[in-house]
Amino acid sequence: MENKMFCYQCQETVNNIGCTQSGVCGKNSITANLQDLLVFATATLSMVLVQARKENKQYPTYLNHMISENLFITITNANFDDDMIVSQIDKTFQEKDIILSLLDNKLQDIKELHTVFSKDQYADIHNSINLFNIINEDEKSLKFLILFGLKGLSAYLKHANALGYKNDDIDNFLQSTLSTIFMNNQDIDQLIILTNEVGKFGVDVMSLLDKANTDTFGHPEISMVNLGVRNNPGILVSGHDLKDLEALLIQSENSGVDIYTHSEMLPAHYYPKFKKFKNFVGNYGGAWHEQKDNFESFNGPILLTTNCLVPPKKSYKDRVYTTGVVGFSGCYHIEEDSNGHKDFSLIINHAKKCNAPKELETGQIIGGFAHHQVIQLADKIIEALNMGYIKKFVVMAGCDGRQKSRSYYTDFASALPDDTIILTAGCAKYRYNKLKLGDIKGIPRVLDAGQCNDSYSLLMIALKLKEICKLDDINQLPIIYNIAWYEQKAVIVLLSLLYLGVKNIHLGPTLPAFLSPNIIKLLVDKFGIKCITNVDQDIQAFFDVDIKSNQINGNMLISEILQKNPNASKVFEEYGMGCLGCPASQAESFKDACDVHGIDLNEALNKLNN
Ligand code: FSO
Ligand code: SF4
Repeated sequence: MENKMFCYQCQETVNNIGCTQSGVCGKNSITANLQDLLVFATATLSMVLVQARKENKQYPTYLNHMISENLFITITNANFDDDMIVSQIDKTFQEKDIILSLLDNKLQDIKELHTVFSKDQYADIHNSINLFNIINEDEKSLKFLILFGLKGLSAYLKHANALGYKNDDIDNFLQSTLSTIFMNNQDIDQLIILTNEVGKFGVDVMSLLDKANTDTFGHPEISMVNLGVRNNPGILVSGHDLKDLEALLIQSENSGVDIYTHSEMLPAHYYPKFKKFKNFVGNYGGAWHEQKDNFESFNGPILLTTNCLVPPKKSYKDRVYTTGVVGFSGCYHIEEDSNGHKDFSLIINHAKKCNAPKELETGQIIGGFAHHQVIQLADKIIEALNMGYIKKFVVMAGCDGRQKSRSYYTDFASALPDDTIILTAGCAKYRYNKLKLGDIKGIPRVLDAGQCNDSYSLLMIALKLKEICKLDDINQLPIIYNIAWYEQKAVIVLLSLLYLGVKNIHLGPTLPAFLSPNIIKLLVDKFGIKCITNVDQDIQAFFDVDIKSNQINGNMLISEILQKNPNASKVFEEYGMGCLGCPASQAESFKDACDVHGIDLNEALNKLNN
């Protein structure tokens, strides 16, 4: 059968090869091809902006934002509205032509810039765009890895921009890299270097967004989030845009309408600024893919601020409102005015006519373990590590998805040894955040940092632990990485982890279809990336390392440590510890001995374990 489209940007792509007739996500071939054209148009606008900067020509800032917004529109489950996409393509080509006309160098040698499509070809030009026709599969693989990373980066950049935070270096990099992949002048080695740079800018953009969010809404703090409902009608807010949520909370404050979060909006409850709103009631339902049931039973209107939108069922479609990059034909789209203001009165008035949500569950859920909060707990955590109460941290960040095989993550979390702590961010958490996994000396066994971009917090925590433990390499920390991916924001998170040198990441439920065998081999050889297998085998693989490395902790008796490794005596001697022949060595823990001798426990443990 002839391909009507080709898309393999998400984990649910058909047979882990590609969607060629319509998308598993519900995107049809017309929408898919229009999105490809929007990406192409955005690349051409990027080309002229890059040249404008070279020529020191001024252009309006909104054009930088247009680049990131356009890419965000094409992310999985963001926009299904052909009219909106066509209008964005038109605007983008127009802006490209305006800037091109201002340039001294008309860039005649870049044929992409001068390619003109008539409107009736818009949904049918897929095969005339070179990026989609690259023959060399490794070049194609790297270029799509870069493109999908840039899409994820754009999403985070858009949120930072919305709060007034921008960074010229990130804009420059985004535009020049997007231009580059649409041209044919790089070899594989150059593309590998570029991929690494995407990871660097992934860290930068997450850092920018972290600053934007925490400066604006305060540092996330440990919070209990209500899972039940009240009797008032409500609005359910989904997606990731905290600015939209704030505006809605302000406008609905005394309206008698309650506001609930769905899926990735859950972490909003961790920010101090949102806590003051009395109508901000709790979180409703589960991850994005449960929305068909959750939206049905919610009874009130739903505001989609970003992906992930599933094509709505007729029964509740009239209650779905979109804003920002999200769009679905037939759903009301709330636009921003020229002052950046959004008027939510329509959705608030709609809510007033609806019944209160049907209760799905009761109780509370804990979260708010972003870097600022966790670093305040660092002493407690280091002590629990040194005493051997905590043996390992398991980073289980990323995305959730529909596939049945994702029950792996629930089973994996349940099968983890009791002395492990899960660090999470993103909607992946819904696979295990309601399990009763308990705590270790008061530290909950699932620490949720926030949204997928808050994976940045997990990186900050790891870097802080590395500093406290005086380690040379982030991989010496007792942290393992089992990441679930679904869409392109997870791609930028993955590239950021690789840029920071994190090794041996397990990825699942499948490896991305856009990675060619050679690029997979490169990732395996250089970074030790593996695909998940099954729970037993993976637990064995992760925790075998523990048995082999025979870590020494502060809770062990001196005699136990010597029994484990007689060479430890050299370290004891170095510290002037005469415990070896002393009867106390049979009863005294290493931590106690360090206290008595005034020795830094962390430093001594590092020496012993090294
Ligand atoms: Fe999930 Fe959707 Fe946040 Fe993604 S709700 S899947 S990675 O949009 O962005 O974690
Ligand atoms: Fe297929 Fe995913 Fe692309 Fe949708 S976003 S068309 S499911 S690959």
